[in-house]
Amino acid sequence: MRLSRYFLPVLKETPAEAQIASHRLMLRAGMIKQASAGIYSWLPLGYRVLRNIERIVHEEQQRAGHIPVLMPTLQSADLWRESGRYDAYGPEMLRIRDRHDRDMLYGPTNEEMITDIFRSHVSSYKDLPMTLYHIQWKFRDEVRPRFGVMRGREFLMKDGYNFDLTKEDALHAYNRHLVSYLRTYERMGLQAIPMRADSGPIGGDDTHEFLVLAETGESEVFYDSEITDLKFGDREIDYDSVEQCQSVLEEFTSRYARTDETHDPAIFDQIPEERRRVARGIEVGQIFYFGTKYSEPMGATVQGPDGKPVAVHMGSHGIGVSRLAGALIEANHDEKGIIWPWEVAPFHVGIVNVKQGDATADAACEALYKELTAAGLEVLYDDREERAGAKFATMDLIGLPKRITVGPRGLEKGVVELTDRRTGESEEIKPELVAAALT
Ligand code: 5CA
Repeated sequence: MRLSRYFLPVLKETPAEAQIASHRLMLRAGMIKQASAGIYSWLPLGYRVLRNIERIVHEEQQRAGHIPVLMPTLQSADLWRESGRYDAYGPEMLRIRDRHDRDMLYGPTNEEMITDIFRSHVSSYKDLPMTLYHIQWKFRDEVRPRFGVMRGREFLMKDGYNFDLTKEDALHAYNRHLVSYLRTYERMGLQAIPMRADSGPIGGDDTHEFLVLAETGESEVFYDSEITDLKFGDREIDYDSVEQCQSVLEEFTSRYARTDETHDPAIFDQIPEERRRVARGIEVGQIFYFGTKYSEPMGATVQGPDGKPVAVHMGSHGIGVSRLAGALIEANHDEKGIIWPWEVAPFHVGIVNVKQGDATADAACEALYKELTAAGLEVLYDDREERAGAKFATMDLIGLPKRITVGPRGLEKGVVELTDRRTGESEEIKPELVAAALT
């Protein structure tokens, strides 16, 4: 992408309404624009990041054997009356009446709708296990939408739902989700710690939240510092294997890690003092096992092996896709701007032409731009008639992992400069070696 033809409305001033770094930086880097309280448009740079997050979530869900679908944002109130949640949900639910006076709502989550799909089409235990998921916009009329996309009213969520014959099978689905989430967050360059939590309006017995540690996090968390040494890494997992998923769950949840809702000082105090940590965290996902809470009232049964109908055991599993864009910035920024991890970066590399209009510099930039793009990299070429200082400031603000600086002086020596955004380290390199250095 050539910056002269792109739409990157960066702000010079720090917006007064933004209280935390990620919100400030998303506005300043032209990633989002508020449409109304807690509702945002995603501008080109932000949209690229959102799509990268979605892509990783899709890939990891499908690796775990989960099946993508897409359900609508608007739902019929009647479905929610069946589960009893239409009245129970309260003012967070945005209720709408259509021209025929039918009660509708903008979905805050999809347990009822997916259960309806399931009961309409699945009737035998032989079709189980099954996990369906989608990535779709949700609406929750939060009292205090704040921190930009971190606590929005409209937000993008991946929500997945497992259907199993027995509680044991459903707990395997729960563990499978836990493993797939560990992989998902790590691929984004984030450490998200699974912590025992409270189930809230979704209901259920078993639930873990995934928290990214950050000073500006909304939840208070208590954990054993040893947990932050755990890495999922590139281990191969057979998601069908009950033992393998169970052993990952045990590895990542034996040590103490809890949110304030489930914190137990008596247990916490038994951890050696130097390992006890109290911090803040951003919740980027949550998994629930709730058994037959929806399948029973809604009649989602299958014929079991003995021919008798059985209400299916379910769970639901969410990832805050749009919130992750903010959480990633909270975890990756400095005083100059954002520092994107490679996998989610809107572009991998930026080319800064320090002397636009100089024939040699322009030709070298064009050649690099074409070559790097052909090598499969996403490249943003700053070809504007701007001062070099302003170009550097923009690149630092938008946080591309690598920057290539091209100018007549370097080219005379046969080199360009390759800079790493995170470390700030630069090296002189022959232009023809740049592609190999980045791929
Ligand atoms: N049905 C279940 C699981 S699919 C569910 O709704 N879970 S949830 O309420 O925990 O939401 C899942 C994730 O969505 C949360 O972990 C959080 O990361 C994200 N999320 C929830 N509310 C908001 C919000 N107001 N703004 C941005 N993200 C949110």
